[in-house]
Amino acid sequence: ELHYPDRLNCGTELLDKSARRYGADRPAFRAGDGTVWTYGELRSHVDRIAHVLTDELGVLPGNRVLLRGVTSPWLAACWLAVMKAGAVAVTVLAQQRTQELATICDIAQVSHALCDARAVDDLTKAGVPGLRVTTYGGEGPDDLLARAAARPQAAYEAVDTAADDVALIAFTSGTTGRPKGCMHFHRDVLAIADTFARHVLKARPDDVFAGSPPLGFTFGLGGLVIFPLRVGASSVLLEQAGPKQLLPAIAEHGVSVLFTAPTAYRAMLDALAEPPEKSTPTPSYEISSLRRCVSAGENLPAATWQAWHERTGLRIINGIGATELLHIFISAADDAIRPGTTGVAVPGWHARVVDDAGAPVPDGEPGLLAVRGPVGCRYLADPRQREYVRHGWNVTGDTYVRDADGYFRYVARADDMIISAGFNIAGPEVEEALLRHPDVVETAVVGRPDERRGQVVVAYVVLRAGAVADAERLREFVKAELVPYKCPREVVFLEVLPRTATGKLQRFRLREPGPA
Ligand code: 3SK
Repeated sequence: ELHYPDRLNCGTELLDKSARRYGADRPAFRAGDGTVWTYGELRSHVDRIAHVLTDELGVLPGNRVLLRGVTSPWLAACWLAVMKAGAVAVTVLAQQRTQELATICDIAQVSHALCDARAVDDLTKAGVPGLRVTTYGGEGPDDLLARAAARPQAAYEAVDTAADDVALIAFTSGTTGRPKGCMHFHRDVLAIADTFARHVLKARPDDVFAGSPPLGFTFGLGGLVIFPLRVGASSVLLEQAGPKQLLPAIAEHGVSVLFTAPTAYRAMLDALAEPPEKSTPTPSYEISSLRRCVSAGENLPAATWQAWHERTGLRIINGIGATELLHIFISAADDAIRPGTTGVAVPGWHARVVDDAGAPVPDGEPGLLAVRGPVGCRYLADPRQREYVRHGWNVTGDTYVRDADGYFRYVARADDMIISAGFNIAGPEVEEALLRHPDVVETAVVGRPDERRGQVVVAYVVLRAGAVADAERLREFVKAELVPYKCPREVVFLEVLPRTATGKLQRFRLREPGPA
C-alpha cells in the first residue's frame, strides 16, 4: 500500500525534491532542437512561470488552468508551474478544436489558459466567457515566457496543497459523446509513478525517456514527465514524435525507455527494414540504447510483440491504462511477460473479470475488466460515473479473460464485440490473424449491421507499400487460422485507418454505412 502525507504538492515532489535528491545539475528535459535543461534550470523556469501565474495573472489555488500546446519542455514547465501554484491543470491535445475546447472549458469551469502561441486561434474562437488566455512561445512583452524572463530570479514556494486536492482534470472523449473530465489528486500523480514506473518499469536515474503520446494524454504526461522526474531521470520531449522522428531521437539522445503504441512499433519495424539511405545527412537508426519498450493505448497483438523481439531482441512491456485511472494498471516486464496477454495487476492494483451484475466470472471465461487501486475514476459532474464505478470497482469497458495462471488476456472493447448469426466474435482476434499475413500493416475488424445475421464481419486493411490488394487471398488466409465463422465476409482496403488524436482506432466510423 502507498502512504502519502496529508499535505502534498506533486510539483514540489517531482521537481524540487528530485533536484535535491538526484542533483540540480542532472539533465531533466531535452528537446529536438538540442535544448537541454538541467533540473536546476527547469526549476528556475517553473518558478518564474509560477510567479507570473500568481502575481501577474491572478491564478488562485483551485483555479482551473487549460494547457494547450504540442509536446515541449515549455509545456511541461507550465504544467509543473500550475501544480506548484496549487491550481488545477486541464490538459487538452493540440489537435482539439474550437467546439471541443469550448465544451471542455464549460465542463471544467476553466478560468485561465496557457496556450502555445501558434495554436491560440482555435481557443480564441471558442469565445469562452471570462477566460483569460496567455500565450507562450510567441512575440511581445505579454507572452508568458517574456514575462517569466523579465522576473527577478526568486524561488517560488509551492502552495501547501492537500494530497487529495485535485491537481489535474484529464478529458476523455471516448469514441463518441460529450467529453468526460477525470479529476485526479496530487497523490494520484505520484501513485502512478510509485506503482507502474517503480515496480514494472524499474525506472532509474540514468534512464532517458522518449515516446510518442502527447502530454495532453495522460499516457504521455505520465511516461514523459511524471515518471522521469520521479526517479531523477531525463526525458526527450519532441514536438513531432512519429516513427521517423523517434528512431533518430533514440540514437541521438541514447534513449533507454520508450513509450509508444502498437501502430508505432509496426511503423518503426517498417522503417528499420528500410533505413533512410537517400536523405542527407543520414539519420541513424541505431537503437541499442533501448532497455525498456512500453506499449499501451491499444491492445498489442502477439504478432507485433514477436516481430519487435525478433528484430531488436527487446521484450515489449504491454500495458492497459485509462484516463479515468491516470495510467497503466495491468502489465508485466522481463521474464514475467507472456506475449499475447496484457499481464497481471501492477503491484498496488487489483483486477478481476466480472459479469454485468459485478460478480466474478470463472477463469477462462470472458467478462468485463474491473480494477481497483490507488487511483479511481472521478468524473467531473457526469452521471456516467455510475456506469464506470460499480460496487467499488472501476469497470473499464474492456472485455477480458483471466487465464488460470492469473494473466489477463484482452478480448475486445465491450461494445466492439461482433455478434454474427449467434456467434460472439472478438474483432481483435481476427485482426491478430490478419496481422500475421506479411502484406498487412494495419487492420480493424468490425461488425456491420446485416438483416439476416444481425452483424457480419468486415475487415479494413492497410497493406504494405507495393502489395497487391487481393481480398479473397486474405479471407483464405484467415480461414486457415481461425474457425470459418470468424472469417471476414468483406475485406476493404484503406490507405489509413481512422484514429483519434491519441491514436485510438475509431471503430464506430468503420461501422457507419458509406465510405470510411
Ligand atoms: O487510454 C489509454 O489507453 C492509456 C494507456 C496508458 C496510460 C494511460 C492511458 C490513458
